[in-house]
Parts: sequence; structure tokens; C-alpha cells
Amino acid sequence: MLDIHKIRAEFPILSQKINGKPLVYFDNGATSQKPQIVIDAISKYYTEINANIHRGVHTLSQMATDAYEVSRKKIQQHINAKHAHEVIFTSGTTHSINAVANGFTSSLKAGDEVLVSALEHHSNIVPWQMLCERTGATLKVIPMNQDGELIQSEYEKLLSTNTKIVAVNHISNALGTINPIAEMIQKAHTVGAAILIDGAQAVPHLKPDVQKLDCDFYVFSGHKICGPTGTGILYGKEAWLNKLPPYQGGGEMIATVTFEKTTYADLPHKFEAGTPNIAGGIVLGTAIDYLNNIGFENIAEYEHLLLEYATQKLLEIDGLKIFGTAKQKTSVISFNIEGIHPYDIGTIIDKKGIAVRTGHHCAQPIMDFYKIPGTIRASFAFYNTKEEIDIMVDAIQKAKAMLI
Ligand code: 7TS
Repeated sequence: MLDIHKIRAEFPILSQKINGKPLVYFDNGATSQKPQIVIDAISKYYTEINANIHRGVHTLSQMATDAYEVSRKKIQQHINAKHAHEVIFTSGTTHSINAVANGFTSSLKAGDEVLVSALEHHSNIVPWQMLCERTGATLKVIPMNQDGELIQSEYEKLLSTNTKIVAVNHISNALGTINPIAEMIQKAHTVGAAILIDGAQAVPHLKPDVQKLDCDFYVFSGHKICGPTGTGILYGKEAWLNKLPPYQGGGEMIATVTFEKTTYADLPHKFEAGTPNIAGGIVLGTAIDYLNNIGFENIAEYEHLLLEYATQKLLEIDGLKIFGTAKQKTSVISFNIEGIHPYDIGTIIDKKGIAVRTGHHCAQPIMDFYKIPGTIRASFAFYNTKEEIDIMVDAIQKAKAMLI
């Protein structure tokens, strides 16, 4: 089991007061907090090795390049990619999905189909809609049931040889549903479709094995796993990344440039135009080391206890309804209280130092499905505690008494 006291001491922000009260941070689905080791690594980079990478012969540039490439290798090992050059640094999940969706532009035509699911974040809907607008392809949606689970029989019906790419999340940000992606990947491949997994909400809770999963693309953000904002990963199978044209043109992504013709650099550089977030990329490796030292099995086990405890406590509140009751769930609870707007609860409990997200969570179709304007979302991380859950439940009870 985790030494929560020790872990919490490693996150300086957790000992802050917000509105005069100790911070209770339950907005981990939006972004995680950062341990001191990550904060220090950013400072160390700028203090000791700041230089542009892959450019000069000078020593400092070499040091920065080496550190960046060491981090790429760490991430490769973490997700078990076959090659380091299958790991592309991006600015986040959104960037990664846009890079892939753009890459499919020249290979799609009218009659082709792109499948997304009813559970997606807008980041995994809009780039595909834009792709369909550019190419004349059709966007189709895998439906969900009342528990917030994707209906697998409907998915099978939607798949056909017209399906060119499936884009689905590993874990839903709004409901916490863990999707059966291993089977979904296999099914996509039976019709010859490529499949992208949006792992933004999965990587904080588990270690994906992209070779075992056999997904074509797996994308995530660094800021949700204790890393800096403006960092992300696009994993793609070598064959796909070689096939897709680059998303952006610029420095560092070329082999040769003349005014007549440009040839592109090999992977991973083909997808890494311009000066990247060097410090961020390096420190993402530090964050991943930090999490692996704690251990993802320990994290998952502890977060599951928090999920069960919070679910039970919240359901003791009269009129409270949880949205997202999938059998396979991670430590995210979306809920509403009858007769009260989620925003009102969020605002009142913020006064007590409690950070939750309210609204549609960038997943408006899910809110439309349930015919609600939004929810209150409490999303827990391995540094949260049962005591904090008690504080939130008590604050909600009091807010409810004020509002009804
Ligand atoms: N996909 C999923 C499943 C997400 O949860 C998010 C961010 C994104 C994509 C986009 O990631 P970004 O790092 O590029 O912005 N989700 C949330 C959230 O639930 N609350 O704030 C951001």
C-alpha cells in the first residue's frame, strides 16, 4: 500500500490553503498536480542545460539533445513501443489527434467512414469531423447505454470495409468508464480499419502496452501524469507513421529543402517541426519515472478504494445521482443533485478549498444523452485521501441545505 503521508509531502501545492481552507484537489481529470522532483527538474534544465536540440555541434546542445532522447526512450519503454522513433513528442493529446486526423486527409474519400464513440472528449470528435468535412467521408458514432458503456454489438454492426479509422478513448473523462479497447482494436482490424486510442485519462491510472494492445495510434498528455503542460505523446506504429504525411512543416522535419521540392526527415523528426517544448519533454520522463517508482498497480489499487468509498458516501446524500455506472470504472465520479445546478455546488464548495470540475467536461454529447446541462465531477488521484472525500461530502451536504 502507498505511504500517502510521504507522497502528499512531495506535492508542495497540496499543503496550500485556498480560500483560507486546506486545498482538497479533486480536479485530477483536468490536470494532475506536480511533485517537487518534477518542479526541480524544470528548474535544473533551464539552470544547467538549456540549448536548442538537434542543431549545434556545441556541448550544451548535445547535452539537451541527449536528455531529450533519453526521455523518448523512457516513454518508449513505459508504453512498450517497439521503436523509440514511434514515440513523437507533441504539445498534448489534442495536438496528437489533430496530427493523425490531418494525416488521413489524402487517403479518405466520399463513402469512407470514420467511427468515434458517444463517450468522446471534444478533442476526439472535432478533428475527425473536420477530416470528414475536408474529404467527404462520413462520421459515425458508436452508441452508449445508460450506464455509460459502449454498446459492443452496435460497434460490430457499424464496422465495415468502409470504416477507415476508429477513434475511441481508453477511459472516458466525463464518466470514468474503462472501455474494452483490446477487443475494440481487434474488431477494427478485422475490417482493415486503423484505430487510434485516446489514452489521456488512462495513463494516470495504468501503464498501456501498445504492442500487446496492437493499436495503430495511442495518444496522451503529459500534464495529466504529473508532467508539465504543453507536453504530449503520439505513439504510432512505424508503418503508419511512415505512411502518413507530416502535420506541420518547418525546421527539423526535413531531409532536404529546395524551392522546387522538400523531402522529409525520418521518424520521429518528420512529425516534430520547429523547436519543441524541450524542458517539458525531458521532464515528462522524470514524471514517468516518479510514477513508476510508486508503481501503477499500487496506484490503481489505492484509487479503486477511493472510488468505492466516495461512491458509497456520495450515494448517502438524498437526491444525488451518479452518471456513469459502468462495471469497469476508474476514480472519476460525475454526479448531480436533484433540483440544483452543478455550477452552484461547485462554486459553494470552492469557498471551502475544494476543487471539482463542473459543466459538460468537453463532452457535450454525453450531457445531451442524459439530457442534463452538466455534472459535478470529482476525479481522484493517488495523493488524495478518504479524509478529503469526507470533507467534500460534508461540504456538499451543507451546500445542498443552503440551496434547497
Ligand atoms: N481526451 C480526453 C479523454 C481528455 O480527458 C482530454 C482532456 C483531452 C483529450 C484533451 O487533452 P489536452 O491535454 O490536449 O487538453 N480532458 C480534460 C478534462 O476532463 N478536464 O479538463 C481537460
